[in-house]
Amino acid sequence: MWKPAVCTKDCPDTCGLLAKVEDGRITKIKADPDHPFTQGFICRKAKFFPEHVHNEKRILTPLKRKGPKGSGRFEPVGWDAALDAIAGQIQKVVKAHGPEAILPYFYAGHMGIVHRNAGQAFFHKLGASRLLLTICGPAATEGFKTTLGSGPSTDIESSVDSDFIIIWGSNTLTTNIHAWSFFLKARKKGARIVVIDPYRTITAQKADFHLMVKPGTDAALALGIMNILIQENLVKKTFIKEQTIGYEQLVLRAAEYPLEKTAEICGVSTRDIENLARSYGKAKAPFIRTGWGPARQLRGAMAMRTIACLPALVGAFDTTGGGITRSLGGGPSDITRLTRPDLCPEDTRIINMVELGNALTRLNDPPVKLFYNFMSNPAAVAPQSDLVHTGLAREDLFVVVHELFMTDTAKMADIILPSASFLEMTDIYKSYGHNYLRLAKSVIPPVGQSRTNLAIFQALAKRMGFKEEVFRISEDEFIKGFLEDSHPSLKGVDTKALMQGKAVRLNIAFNPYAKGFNTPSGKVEFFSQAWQDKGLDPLPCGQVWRDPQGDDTYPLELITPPHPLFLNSAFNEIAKIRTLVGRPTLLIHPDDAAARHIVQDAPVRVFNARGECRLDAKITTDTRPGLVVAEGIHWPQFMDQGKGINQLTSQRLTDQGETCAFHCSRVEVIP
Ligand SMILES: Nc1nc2c(c(=O)[nH]1)N[C@H]1C(S)=C(S)[C@@H](COP(=O)(O)OP(=O)(O)OC[C@H]3O[C@@H](n4cnc5c(=O)[nH]c(N)nc54)[C@H](O)[C@@H]3O)O[C@H]1N2
Ligand SMILES: Nc1nc2c(c(=O)[nH]1)N[C@H]1C(S)=C(S)[C@@H](COP(=O)(O)OP(=O)(O)OC[C@H]3O[C@@H](n4cnc5c(=O)[nH]c(N)nc54)[C@H](O)[C@@H]3O)O[C@H]1N2
Ligand SMILES: [Mo]
Repeated sequence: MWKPAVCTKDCPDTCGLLAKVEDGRITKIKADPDHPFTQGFICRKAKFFPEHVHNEKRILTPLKRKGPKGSGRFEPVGWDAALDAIAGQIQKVVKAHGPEAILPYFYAGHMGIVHRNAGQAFFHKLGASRLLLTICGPAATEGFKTTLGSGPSTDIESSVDSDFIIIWGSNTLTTNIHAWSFFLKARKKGARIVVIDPYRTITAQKADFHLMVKPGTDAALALGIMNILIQENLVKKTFIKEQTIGYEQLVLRAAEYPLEKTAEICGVSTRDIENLARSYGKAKAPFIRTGWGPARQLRGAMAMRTIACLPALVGAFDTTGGGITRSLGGGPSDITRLTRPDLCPEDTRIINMVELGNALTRLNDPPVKLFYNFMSNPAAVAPQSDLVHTGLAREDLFVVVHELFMTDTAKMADIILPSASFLEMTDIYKSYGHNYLRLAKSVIPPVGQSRTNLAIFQALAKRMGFKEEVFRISEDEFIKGFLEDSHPSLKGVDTKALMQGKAVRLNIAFNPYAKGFNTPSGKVEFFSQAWQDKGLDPLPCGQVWRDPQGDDTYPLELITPPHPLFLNSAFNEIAKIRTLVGRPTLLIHPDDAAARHIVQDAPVRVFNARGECRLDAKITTDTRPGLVVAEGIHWPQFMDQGKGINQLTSQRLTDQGETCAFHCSRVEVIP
């Protein structure tokens, strides 16, 4: 029997799936042919979900630490014993140090609205430290918001009518594969596809043109393009006059980026910039798909804000097929019934999740004494792993991990709680890559003794004597209320079809900018008063920020973008996927390899002041001289010395959004 499901991984595509159930087991996963965005195909890794659910290494009972911390030795305990131990420890910590000594840590292991948000009310009620959710998107969001206003951006599906598509810092064929089929439809009608990325990704290989920019130079590139558009009169004066502010100042700023200077900053040829600018300016309906790559730089928000100015200059928002996409993600958003921010005492301490290493090792007043982790694997994904590890290893820190697998984070736990998988829970899903809403009922009951996030927090709340509605509400009740929201995107939505497991289109425009912009002025803001008021440069600026922490002593730049067969650190649990991926590699340019006597496939030591890890050198012109690339987050436990790629990344925050600059590190590499 095939049952409808949704892929709940943190990916823009949020695919419609069908799961085959035989004798209570998931035996096969395929694409739902009726899903308008998934369009009948799924990525290679999703087909392995049966081996995620029925994995021989899956944790099926609560576990209690037996050996020394981090030894990986545990013994099974009953649910009551596990929950009592956690509740008891919470009370002890609150009494001795106050509730802020408790730090919840969670992110996007599961993207369903109910279960993703199921823990917040509990920690709010406790008065625990609040976690700032900054590991991924806020710099990009801030940048876009400044220029174009908040809310969904151009629908990817509308790109089929574009005649010129720029994929700017997104590895579409790895991280957003269904967008590619819309781009191909446009290409069939004559569109050209350009990729702007520091290395030759699988997407860049399939594009008509690849501009291999230096990381962190996107704002300069965009300003250089603007300068040409302005000089050669390729701008749309009417749109600019009616729907933008700050054009005169922008003209002056763009003039600071003449061709030679821009080419020098970005590390590309003047001819390529000129061609790109002219093609963009002359296109009838130019479309840009930005990924998050440009935002994972120290000046990431500025990069996104500057790129976002381009469509307004050429009037792309007035065309069918033109525009710019970052995140869609519209739809009903009131989840306060579930998260209950009102329960949180005012002025409760906020901890930035990027700075977990510091929080666990340096915070005082009070120090973190209880760490509760769910839906995340910080020992693998958080920056500056060495410090994270030192923190998690503290003997005086009580660590709770709710997981499906023995991740590097789970290994550091005092108590592990077994998590149900996404196919074992009911939830409702929006997407940040398309505008369809879908509900998925649990396909099979929880495997072993595993439980959902909601079930666990409700059980803990009961032990703590918490009485609010959220601590007894069911998924179904919450979903029902959520759909009764008066949010305009729900107008006309076919709830009956939704309840039957069909993807339904939200009432969100394909071109949300047709009716104006959500900025303070209601126009595209080339000049931002809001940034001026914050003491920031109110105009786009192409100045590159490197490593203020003295990393400049290391000669090579390192970026660590996603791998097609992993999803952040997920899918490492599947042995067949690990075999397909092979050993972790480092792409290095032949010039850099030769200068270091590094030969093809040789193991290399990659290091900086924060740490080191070992990878196999892959010598290739797919990367630039001076730039090394490590795709994907292998579990540290599968890497030499247990050291993962985030040994090398830093906790430094972006200009706005306080986000991690994952693609901005410097390293040295030796054989
Ligand atoms: N298969 C797979 N899919 C995924 C993920 C995964 O790990 N694996 N992760 C998911 C998540 S959580 C997210 S947020 C999205 C992210 O999806 P993407 O936006 O595609 O990923 P990023 O890591 O932001 O990097 C995108 C591209 O930007 C490039 N880049 C790095 N620095 C710069 C720069 O300074 N300028 C420019 N122009 N490009 C730069 C990188 O080389 C990379 O090719 O993907 C999601 N989908
Ligand atoms: N070097 C480097 N580091 C990066 C990035 C990068 O590009 N480079 N990308 C960053 C980005 S964009 C992101 S979004 C973060 C992502 O960081 P995380 O959100 O931590 O992502 P995952 O590695 O997928 O870890 C999620 C974990 O949740 C578990 N899980 C799944 N479902 C459930 C559930 O229902 N309940 C519970 N309790 N657990 C569940 C999974 O087994 C998995 O181990 O990583 C960041 N780290
Ligand atoms: Mo992300």
